[in-house]
Formats: sequence, structure tokens, C-alpha cells
Amino acid sequence: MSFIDKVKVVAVAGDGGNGKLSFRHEKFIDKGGPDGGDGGNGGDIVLQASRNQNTLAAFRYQRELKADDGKPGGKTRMHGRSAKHMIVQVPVGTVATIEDGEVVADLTEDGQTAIIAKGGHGGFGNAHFVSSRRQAPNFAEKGEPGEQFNLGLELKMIADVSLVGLPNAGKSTLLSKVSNARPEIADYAFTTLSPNLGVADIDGQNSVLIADIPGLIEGAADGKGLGHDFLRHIERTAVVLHLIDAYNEDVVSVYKTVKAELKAYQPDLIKRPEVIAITKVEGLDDEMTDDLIKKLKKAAPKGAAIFAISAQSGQGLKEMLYAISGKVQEVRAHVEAEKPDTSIPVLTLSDTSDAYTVVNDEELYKVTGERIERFARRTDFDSEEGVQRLRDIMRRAGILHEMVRQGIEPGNTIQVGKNAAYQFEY
Ligand SMILES: Nc1nc2c(ncn2[C@@H]2O[C@H](COP(=O)(O)OP(=O)(O)OP(=O)(O)O)[C@@H](O)[C@H]2O)c(=O)[nH]1
Ligand SMILES: [Mg+2]
Repeated sequence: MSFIDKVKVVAVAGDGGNGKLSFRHEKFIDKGGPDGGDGGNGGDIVLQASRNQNTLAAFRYQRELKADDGKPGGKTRMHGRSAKHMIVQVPVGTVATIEDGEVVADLTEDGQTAIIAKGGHGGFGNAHFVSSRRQAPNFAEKGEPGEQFNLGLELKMIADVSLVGLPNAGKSTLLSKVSNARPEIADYAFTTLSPNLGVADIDGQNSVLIADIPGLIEGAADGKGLGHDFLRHIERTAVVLHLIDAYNEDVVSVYKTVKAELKAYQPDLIKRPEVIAITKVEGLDDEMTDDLIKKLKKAAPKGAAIFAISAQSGQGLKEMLYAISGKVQEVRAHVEAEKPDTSIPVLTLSDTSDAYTVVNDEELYKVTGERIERFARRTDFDSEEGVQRLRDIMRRAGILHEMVRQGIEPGNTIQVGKNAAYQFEY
């Protein structure tokens, strides 16, 4: 199965159910009291981060996320049932954006949720509108449409450590040796086509999440090889572990090549805490490995830990893991201390505003405003009484007054919002 870490889906929240327009049937009475019930609310679309999900591959077969609609209201004041919210499980590290790139959810912790499309409210049935002045309301509200968005979902893995190096450096072998992961290993370049994740146990208490990134080559940041697509996964890892094959002719230039690619992609990447490991050293004598370490020390940032390891013999692995775990904990503590505002932006209609604007063009008066447009969406324009209620709302909100001030006359047309379907006569 290939690794899908970027998908486009459509999120369609449920519509609210229509309110019911009905009157009690009573013997010998033409029309009894109004008894139309309210419609139920449409379901929200909610993303929930889950450690049980590793990729976004499931969305290849599920391009549309559709929540159920609320049920319409019934006779005898029966309220329609509200739809269940649709909970969509995504991997931890999923970022959701809408068309203009605005981030609407950034799910970094297991169980975290974000509402990405709100279901519409159910419309009120005519029984709702009974009052001393209005004994037999002959209208009911329509359900409000649910929100709908084209969403981009992108998985940003939040591994603690990313393994970077040229193809064949021994990254996947190391991961298989120190973690539960079982990645493919082979003696040719680009064996790993997509990142593998594994958990390495350090001492029974601590563990680190390691990401094995496909091999990088010179030009990776410009799209050469496979690395480019995956460089962005490194962005969120705390520590970068460089793996360099001891059998390279020049370990220093290999190290520099990889660093240059990281820098070209994103300059901040090379400021990450790093650990360097020379791999496959089981066949080398101490003098040779010491020499390699010495050379690398000159090229590496001050204080960078350098190890000589062998996944085959196991030498050096324990020491290296301890060093990595220490650095990861340092970074974690640091991040914890200055945790940025983690509030998640959620798209919602609930904080409606009363503000409105009236503009007129000859005989057409247009009003825009979140709250009034919302009422218009819930109005049945085929029903004179429904429209009358909308007029009442506009009168109370002072909107009609503003239109009069602008010169509206009987027979002119009022439009609410941009939709010409929401028109009626003044
Ligand atoms: N002698 C020896 N060979 C090793 C060691 N670790 C890995 N190898 C070999 O090196 C080759 C490449 O190993 P991989 O783990 O697939 O390398 P990689 O860095 O994941 O390669 P890509 O996925 O192509 O980027 C394989 O033939 C491994 O058996 C080691 O410690 N000693
Ligand atoms: Mg590999």
C-alpha cells in the first residue's frame, strides 16, 4: 500500500430538517390548532486524531465526508430527530485546510477533535410561532443548509527523530533493529519509498518515535530522487539523526551534501538538534572509526554527538539511543515551557453577528449580514406568512428603517444576501 499523506476531500455537513406546517385534525373543525413540530439539526463533520491511524490512505476511497440531515418535524408537535455527528478518524499530525489555504484544524494529540463543518439548524414548525397575537401561524421554517467545504488534508508526522541520509545508508535497517517497525531493507538505493514509523524503547520508561525517511540525494530539495516529498516530515521532528555509511569514500562530503539539501528546503531544518552516526562499522577496527569520527567532528556543529554503530552487530546502538532520547527530552521540555497558543480555529456559524449592510440599486434593496442571511436561508419564500415573519425580523432589527431612509417604496424588491432566490416585495 502506498503512503498517502495529502488528500482532498469534500466535507458536507447535514442540513437541518424542515419545520412542519400542520394543523390538528379535529372533527367538525376545518382547521384545529397549529401543531407542526421542529426539524432536527443536521450532523456536524468532526475530525478526530487517532494513534490507530497511520496514513490518509483511507480517503482515497472516501472522497466525500457527508453527515446525515436532520429529520423534518411532524404533525402533533413531533420534533424531527437531530442527525448524529460524523466523526472521522485521521492520523495524529493531520492538518486540514480550506481552499484559500487557511488552516481549520491542526490535530497534534491523540483524541483531539475539531469541527470542520457545522450541520444546519432545524427549522421551527408552525406550532413554535403561536403567540397571543398569532393564533394560527400558517408558515414553518426551512431547515438551514449544512456547511460545505473543499478540504485539503495533510499528514505531518510528529516523530521525535527523523533518520536522514543518502540511499543505502542503513536507515531502515537501524529502524528495524531498534523499534517494532519492519520496513523493507535491500542493498539498492531507494528501497524505502515512503516514511516508516517505529517506536524505540529506551529503558522501559522512555521511548522515542522514529521516522525513517526515504533516502536524500543531491538536488533533493529541487525534487530529485524521492526525498523532496518527504522533507516536510522532518519539519516537526525534534531531533535529526544523520546516518552515514562508513564505506563512503568521503564521509564528510556526504554529510555536507545532506545538510545542504535540508538547508535548501528549509533553512531552519539545520538548526535542529542533531546526532550523527557512522553506520556498518562492525568490520572496521577502532583506529579507522576514530579517524572517521574525528573528520566528522570538524564539519559538525559544536557539541554534536557522533557515534559509530552497526545495526548488524548491535554495537553502539544503546549509547546512541540514550543520547537521542536525552536530546528529545530536552526539546520536549523546551516546547512544553513555551507552548504556543494551541487553540484550534474552528469554522462555525454559531457566533452570528447582528451587523448588516444595506445597499440599493434602483428598485432593488440588498441587505447583507450574517444573522439576517441566516434567517433568510431558513425562510420558505413560497409562503407569504414565512416572508412576513422575515419582514418582521427585519423591522425589529432596524433594517427596514434603514431601507426607508434610503428611499425604498412599496413595490420595490428586497434581497437578502447574494442569492437572488431570497427576494421578496417590500
Ligand atoms: N554490514 C552491514 N550492512 C548493513 C548494516 N545496516 C544496513 N546494512 C545493509 O545496507 C543496505 C541498505 O540498508 P537499508 O536499511 O535498506 O538502507 P536505507 O538507508 O534504508 O536505504 P534507502 O531506503 O534506499 O534510502 C542493506 O543491504 C543492509 O543489509 C550494518 O550495520 N552492517
Ligand atoms: Mg530504507
